[in-house]
Amino acid sequence: MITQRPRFTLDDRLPADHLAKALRADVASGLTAEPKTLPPKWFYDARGSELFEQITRLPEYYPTRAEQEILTRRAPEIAALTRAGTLFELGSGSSTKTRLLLDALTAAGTLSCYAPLDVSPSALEQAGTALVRDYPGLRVAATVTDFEADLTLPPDAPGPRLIAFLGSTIGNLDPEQRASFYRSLRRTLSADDALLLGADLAKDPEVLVRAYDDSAGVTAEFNKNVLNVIDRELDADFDPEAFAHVALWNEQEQRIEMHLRSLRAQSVKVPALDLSVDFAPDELMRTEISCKFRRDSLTTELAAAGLTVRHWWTDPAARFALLLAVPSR
Ligand code: SAH
Ligand code: AVI
Repeated sequence: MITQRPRFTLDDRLPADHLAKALRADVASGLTAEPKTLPPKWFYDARGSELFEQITRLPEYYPTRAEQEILTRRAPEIAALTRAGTLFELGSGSSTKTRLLLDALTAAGTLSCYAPLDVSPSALEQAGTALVRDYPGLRVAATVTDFEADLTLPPDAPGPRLIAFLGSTIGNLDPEQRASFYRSLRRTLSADDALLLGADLAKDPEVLVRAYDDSAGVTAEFNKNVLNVIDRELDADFDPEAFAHVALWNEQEQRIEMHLRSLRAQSVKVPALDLSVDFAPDELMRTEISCKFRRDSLTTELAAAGLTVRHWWTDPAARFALLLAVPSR
């Protein structure tokens, strides 16, 4: 009897108590810090992932369309340059733009496997199911993991390996987190592997703030969704209506910051942590940074981790960059 390998597999590499332990630790340290902060990875439960997809279609949120423009033009060149046998993707979400790479790598005849990695099982499940339907010859090996905690890529995956990190999710990490991320990535790369990195570029702050404070209020809902996640997972009593969405440009750090502003004095209970957190009226809690990049400094920070930028492409309006980097010799 011939048994066939399923073409779509979903491997959950997060420990069973990950949500309980890691979210608890982040909430305990973030809500007792001054100022209060929460890491952005907790936005992405099923609802958060769906809201992010809505954000990508907003008229004000240009990064997705700008990166799509670059990929539309450059995917065949990327396929020819890398001749990738496996395409890994970190923080893959819906894998929508990735289809341009899959089309080009399939046409080049080199690709045998697509391996998306994300913290969101629902995003991986939906993307994987649609991809095996639309790409009849493709194997999709998805992994639920946190790329900040574990970046091991299976060494037996057919090479060369192309690691895509799109959407400027790199900008959601601060310089220290980025340095540590690049170092782990460099350790896992072989000489003939390559990194394809999408990075949003510094530009007029008004354009940036509009992209993170849209008129339909979708980004506000996305931002407040982190409170629903904490309420559900840690039995907390955050009232999302008691907070306002704030997006501001931090010129010094060259980043957009999303905050939640407490609309009044309030006390929030987090029973799972035996914690009661006081908010003053107008107090800001930072929920995300989104750093914006320049060619020189991004090239320099990658070089410091042993990654050489070989190609740099932008959309015609130079809003967004896609770069191809290889391990330095
Ligand atoms: N790459 C897609 C999605 C970007 S949204 C695009 O360009 O449109 C950011 C994605 O990264 C989400 O799917 C989120 O679940 C995932 N993500 C965020 N932090 C993560 C982490 N620490 N580890 C793994 N995935 C993460
Ligand atoms: C996923 N990440 C790159 C998005 C960004 O632009 O920083 C998340 C986002 N936050 C608000 N809008 C979109």
